Formats: sequence, structure tokens, C-alpha cells
Amino acid sequence: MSVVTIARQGEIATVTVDNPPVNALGLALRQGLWDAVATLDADPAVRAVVLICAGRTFIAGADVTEFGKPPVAPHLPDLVARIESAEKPWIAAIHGSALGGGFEVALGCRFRVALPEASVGLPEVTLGIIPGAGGTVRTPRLCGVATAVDMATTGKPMRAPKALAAGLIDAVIEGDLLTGAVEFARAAIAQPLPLPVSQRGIEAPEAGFWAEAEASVAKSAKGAAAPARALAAIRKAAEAPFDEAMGFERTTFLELRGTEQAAALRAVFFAERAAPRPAALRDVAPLPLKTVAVIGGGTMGAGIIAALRDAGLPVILIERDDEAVARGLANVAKVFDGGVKRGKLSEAQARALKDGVTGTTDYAALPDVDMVIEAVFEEIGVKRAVFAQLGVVCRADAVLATNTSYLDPRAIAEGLPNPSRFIGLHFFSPANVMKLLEIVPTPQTSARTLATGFALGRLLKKIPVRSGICEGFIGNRILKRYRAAAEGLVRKGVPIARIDAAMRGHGLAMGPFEAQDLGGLDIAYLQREGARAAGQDVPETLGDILVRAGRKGQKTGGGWYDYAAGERKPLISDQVAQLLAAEIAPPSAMTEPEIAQALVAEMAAEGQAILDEGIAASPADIDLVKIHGYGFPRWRGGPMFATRVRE
Ligand code: T1G
Repeated sequence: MSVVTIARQGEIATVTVDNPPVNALGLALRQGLWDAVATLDADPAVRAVVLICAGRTFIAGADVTEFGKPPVAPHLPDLVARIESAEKPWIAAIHGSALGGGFEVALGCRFRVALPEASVGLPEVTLGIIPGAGGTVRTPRLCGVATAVDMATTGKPMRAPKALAAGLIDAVIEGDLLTGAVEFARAAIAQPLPLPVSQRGIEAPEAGFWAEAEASVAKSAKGAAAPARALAAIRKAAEAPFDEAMGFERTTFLELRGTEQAAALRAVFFAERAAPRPAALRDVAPLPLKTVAVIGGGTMGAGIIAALRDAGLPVILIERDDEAVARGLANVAKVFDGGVKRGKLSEAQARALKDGVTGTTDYAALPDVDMVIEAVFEEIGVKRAVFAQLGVVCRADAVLATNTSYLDPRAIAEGLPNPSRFIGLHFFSPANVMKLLEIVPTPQTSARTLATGFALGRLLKKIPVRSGICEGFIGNRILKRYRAAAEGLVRKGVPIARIDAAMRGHGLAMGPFEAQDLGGLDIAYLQREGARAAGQDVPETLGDILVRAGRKGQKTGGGWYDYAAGERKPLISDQVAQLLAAEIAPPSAMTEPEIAQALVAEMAAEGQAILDEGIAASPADIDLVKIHGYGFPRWRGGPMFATRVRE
């Protein structure tokens, strides 16, 4: 099957790309387009060329699977230049996403037209590189420097209507894309053509723009190298001749391709795409999910309901009494009203999302639901009582899931009829935002139930990761080790603030102590106390000392740090120093990089134990948990990738 086919509609030729799954620019496609230029330039009957793609999307970029290998001709920048200098003008007809090299090919065309829901973008920085085929040099020639900087340094795609307003595309096509593109081409050749993009000028930005952009990019990149390099390439495009800027971009692209950050981001890219479809479940049909119930409308329950609604599922909320139902519905409404305030949702959209939730205290509402997700108080008796009722009222094949984070799902499912349909689905708060979903089957969980858990993950656009049963599953178990290791450094005299600064400097949003102050020290304290009450030998932690002194975190005005009233800014606490004085060695000179290295090594060591015990299926799964559940910097690939033995 040829990846490029040519057809003719009178004087307009159509070049159709068909290279599933996303028309990536592998060698065969580059060669096919290269040859198509010559073929159509040689055809006197042809006056213009429409470039269109089959399948789900326009060209989605260079073929990421080729990145580990040396580039092979025809190289993409040369192909783009060849299309741009073709005798007949090319018109890119875009549906789905024109991303990276795909958008660069479209920039080589004389015109670009797109369906309303299509998007264009330069996501290269999300792979640790920058555009390598003119993206940073041609884009500012269409939309100006500021918009180009935003696109190339964030990697965020832009929808067609916005791209039209920015000058990146020439028309939005309503109806059939090919028909509209051919009509556009016919009209375009009836008048003088615009200059090829490479020959258009770039307006110099206002004074101070570059310094401001450099500061802003450095702040948001938080250690990722590519965004600043993309900015430098756009600046070069604005200040140097086209060819010089193209050379600068290509050199930068080739250099970044070989970096550790690019290797890490590629690993995450493929792990994220593999996670929702485990090979072991490929032939297992999940239960169709049309209606879902959530038991408990607290923070977690409301977040889970919001995620289900965002995926278009109607939801029944069950609570213990009318007041709780009202509170739960109000919690859900707060999520969507927040979306309206942030301009993400219209009032009508928010209303429709809220209307899809029915609140009741009556379990008799559940006989037809396909899945129930329990999100009630984290206490075994409360959970067991819920499942005792669900086991009676729900269909025998309805999937019954618990959102527990610390309890043993086997204990929760005890006595449940048909335990094969029971599973753990551990969401992370806020459940409508955090992508991680730990999927925890019990030994009785059927393959179909497990497949349904992953199908839910796909439906909610989550990153689902299977976990075996242990305390804290994958993520919280590593978190516990990480916090214990951080406390160990405090005992060795390393200042609390230096440890937090070290982990923020490593790319985490927050260090371990400031994060505990935000979430509350008492949650883990109560878990430790519960374990002690159950007879487990749980040594006292520094956190215990603070909680017993009433220091539970920001919510009590102080935890590891003090906080001025109403402030979130952490202040070094004299009281903490006094409370812990007997536990802490003389000050240590450990540096921030040494701290980060030591703590990441602890995360990886626990990850290795998790692998050895079969709790996680692969190091990549553990990295996805840390990235999507705990904010580990994705440009480091995750603790397992960052500490892997290099071949
Ligand atoms: N190369 C190779 N395979 C790719 C691919 C790519 N660029 N993009 C996706 N795939 C595979 C993916 O692994 C999966 O495979 C299948 O396609 C469906 O993907 C020179 C150098 C386009 C928005 O970063 O954002 O161009 O698991 O599940 O949800 O300047 O894929 O089925 O075997 O994500 O419909 C820049 C990355 C490259 C785009 C579609 N381009 N892809 O989303 O499908 S660098 C990108 C996406 C570049 C130039 C530079 C999304 C999508 P499998 P999927 P989707």
C-alpha cells in the first residue's frame, strides 16, 4: 500500500497521505511526498495541489520511533523546502492535528485550510527537542514572534479558529474538507499568489520582549532545557537571514535529540500510550459502561463524578442522608462553576454537566448501573457496609470498585457475592484533574473486570497503572519511603528548608515537607497510629512529634514550617527546632544536588522492591505513577528511568 497517492480533479491535483496510525513522517512518507512534487510539477494540466490525509489526523509529526536512529534523506527540512519551492502551489488540508513536522510541512505549503475542530502545533519541547524543519523560522513569519514563542516553548496546540485569527491558516472549512480545499485552491490560483512563507518578513517585537520571554520561559520550564532553546531559535529567526536561522534551528534540534532529557521524554511518551492498553488484556472485552454510580460526595467522590461527567457519563450519587446528598451535589457544582469562572466552560455547559448527576439516598436506584465506585470514609467498617448493600441491589455483573488508598481491597470485598466483579480504582485528588489511576485487582477479580477498569481509564483520559496489593499500592508506598528518607536527612542535620529547596530544584512542584504542610501531617499520622493500634511496630517519626504538638500543617498555622495568618509562605519555625532538637544531629553540609540524588535513589530503591514483589509490571509503570500522581518532573523520565543502569 502506497503511503502517498495522487489524484486529479481537473487542474487541481490531490495528494493523499495514508500512513496509519497518525500519518507520521517516516522515510517512506517523506520519499513519497518528495517524488509527488516532481510528478506534479511535470504535469502541465495541474495548476495547484491539495495535500490531505486519510485516517484520524493530518500528519502528526516526525516518526518518533526513528529518533534513536541517524536521520535518513530526504530530510524533513529539505522536503518542506521542496514543497515550498514547487512550481504549483500546495494547499494543506488539515483535520485532526497538524503537529511538529506535520505543521512544518503545512508551513511549506502556500496555503493552509482546516476543519473547525482541527488543531496545529509545535509540541517538540514535550519530547525534549525543538522543531527541526523550520517550525521556529516559518511560524513567526505568519503569526508574529509572540504567538510563535508561546506555541514553540509550551508545545500547546491551537484550534483552527484561533489559528485563522493568528494568521497561521488561511481558511476554516465547514463541511467536507476535500471539497472545501479544492474550492479554496481553485479560487486561490485565480489571483496573484502570496509569497512563500520563507520569503515573508518578521516584525521585530517591542523593546524588552526577549528578556521578558527568557525570564518567563525559564520560570515555567523548571529545569527542562528545550523551551529556552526554542525561544533562542525564534529569536534567531527574527534577527538573522532565513537560511542562517534554519541552520541554527537544525543544529539545535540535532543536538537536543541526543540528550538525556529527550530520551526521558520519549520514554514517557511511549509509556503513556502503552499504559491504557495492557497487552495481557488485548483480547478481553470490557463491560460496556453507560451509567455509573458513585457512593460518597466528598472531595474524592465529587472529583470522580466530575471526571465521569467530563467523559459524558450520567452519574448517580448516593449519600447517607439528604443533607449529605445536597452537600455532594454542591461539591460537584463547585467543580463546574470553577470551570466557568476560569473561562473553561460556558454556563450552559456547566449546567448540562451538573444536570447529568442524580443525587439520592436510595440504593434502589442502582439495579441497572454498570459500575459503582465507592468513595466513602477510609474506614473498613463503613466500606464493608456499603458493599454489603451494593452486593444486594446491583446487577450480578456490575463492576463494584473501591477508591481506597490504604485499605486492603481484599478485606473490603470480604463476603461480597460474585467478588470477581470487584476491583480497586485508586483516583488521585482532584480526581477530575490528576491523570493517574491505580487499578488494583484482588485475586478474585476477573479479567473482564480488570479490562473494564482500564476501559474506564481510557474513557476518562487517565493514565491507568495496574498495582498489586500492598500498603499504599505503588505511589503512596514510594511516597512513604521518600518521606522517611527525607526525615532521615533532617535527623542527620540537613535543614528542612534545604531539603525542600533541593527537591524543587530537581523539578518537583514542592519539597516533601512543604507538601505535607499543604496536605496535612495528620493523615499519615492517623495511618501510623492505626497500624500501631493493630499491633504493628511503627517507629515514632518526626512528623508524629509535630502532630502531637498540634502542628498539623498550614491548616493549623504550622507544621514543618510556621505560617503567618492567612499566608501560605513557609517560615522557618523556632518551635519545630525546639521540638526536634533532641532528634537532630549538628548541621550537615549536604548540598542540594546530593540531597536530590539521595532521595530519588530512595524512591528508585522502593520502586525496585515493588518490581521484585510483582506489585508493578514495569519500571515505566512506576515512573508514570510518580509523574502523573506526584509531580515528578517528566523531563527526567521518572525515578526508575533517572537511575537506570545505562547500556
Ligand atoms: N511518531 C510515531 N508514532 C506516533 C506519533 C509520532 N509522532 N504520534 C503518535 N504515535 C503513535 C502512538 O505511539 C500510538 O501508537 C498511535 O500513534 C496513536 O497515538 C521534525 C522532530 C497525534 C494527537 O509530538 O500528540 O515532528 O500505541 O494514542 O490519542 O520538528 O498521538 O497505537 O501503537 O496518542 O488519537 C511531534 C505526538 C513529533 C505528536 C493523536 N509530534 N502524538 O492522539 O492517538 S517531533 C508529536 C500525539 C517532530 C519535527 C519534530 C498524538 C496525536 P500505538 P495516540 P491519539
